[in-house]
Amino acid sequence: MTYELLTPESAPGYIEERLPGLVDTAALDVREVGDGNLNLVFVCQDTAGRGVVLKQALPYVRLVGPSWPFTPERAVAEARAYAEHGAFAAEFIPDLHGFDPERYVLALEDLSDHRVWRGALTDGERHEGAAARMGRYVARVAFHTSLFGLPADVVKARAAASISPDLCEITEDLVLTEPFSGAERNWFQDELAGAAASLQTAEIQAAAGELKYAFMTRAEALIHGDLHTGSVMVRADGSTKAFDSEFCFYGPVAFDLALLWANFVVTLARDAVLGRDEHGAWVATLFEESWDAFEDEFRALWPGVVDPRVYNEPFLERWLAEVRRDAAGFAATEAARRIVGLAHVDDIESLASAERAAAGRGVIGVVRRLLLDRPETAAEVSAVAREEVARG
Ligand code: SR1
Ligand code: MG
Repeated sequence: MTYELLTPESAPGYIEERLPGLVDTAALDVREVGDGNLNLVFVCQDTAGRGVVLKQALPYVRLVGPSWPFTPERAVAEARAYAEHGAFAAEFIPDLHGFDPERYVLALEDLSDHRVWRGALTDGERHEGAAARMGRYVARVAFHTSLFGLPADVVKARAAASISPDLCEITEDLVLTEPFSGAERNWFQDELAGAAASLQTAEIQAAAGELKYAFMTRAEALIHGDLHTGSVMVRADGSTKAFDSEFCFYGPVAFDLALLWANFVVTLARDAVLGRDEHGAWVATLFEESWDAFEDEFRALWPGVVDPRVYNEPFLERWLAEVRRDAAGFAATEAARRIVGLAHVDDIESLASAERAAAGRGVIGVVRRLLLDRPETAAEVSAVAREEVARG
């Protein structure tokens, strides 16, 4: 597979040709800012303050390098997510200005006046209402792309068109298997060897197996698929945007909530070892804030359910209970991989060695409790998280 990769030097000409009028290409400031695991990201701004972001899928995993080839078709999936989610959740995602399927380039709204939520949390910032906004985003996706909001034939066609085996395989391996099986590409501090081994008991493996099976078989909605705090941008006025939806596919709704919760757990562990009690107490409220907003939004949409013959009120209660319980389980798998898997996160990695080990132990304690006890409410997940990170 060959296609031309963008560079800071070639970006202005590309915009001139493909996206005329969006910015003034005569004096364009172009910065490659990609700090994720996969893609090139160029922020392009003109002197009048107009900007556009070009995101190009590399044909390999950036985190590892060309030795791990990876389909750039993920850019097609991300464009699909923005188009579909934009129909009912435009305020929670960036505008898509254009998509180039030949060079796998997305032209996106410049969100330079926002910052990545993970960085904000790591720095101890509070962005009030961001968790609720993401809860509402997940609810709208859950309703409007599923059998609840669309006719069955439409859902079947969209689910088939959105199948994304290579991207899903990454999650199945890195999140739902390898923290519990061990793998060559896992890595962790020497001090965490015992904690890592404690995730490889038959009971924990069976719990992970149950969640992996749910991930691979429960095609509920066109979920974001990678909604961790590094996939959310926040701004002081409350604007909150989910981006990087390249892992979207028809999967379990609980998974999107779970990735938020897992990454609240890691930031909570950071707060605990740094003695940031006030920030930690606030982070601990985000589990319920996101769940309550999800539930309120979903219940508000429910009267519009397409097939109310059996999708009735008692069904709704059961479905919500299942989502809550599965969110706790999926959150455990995501939190585990941030400590012992391939892709770690700054919340933990930027700590000094002793604090880092204590935070890692705390997170693994949370993982074990969530997998073995499977709490049924966001409040219980938060309580478990606070207890275990304090133990570190
Ligand atoms: C090999 S890719 C590792 C991770 O980066 C992405 O952001 C996803 O979270 C994936 O699991
Ligand atoms: Mg990403």
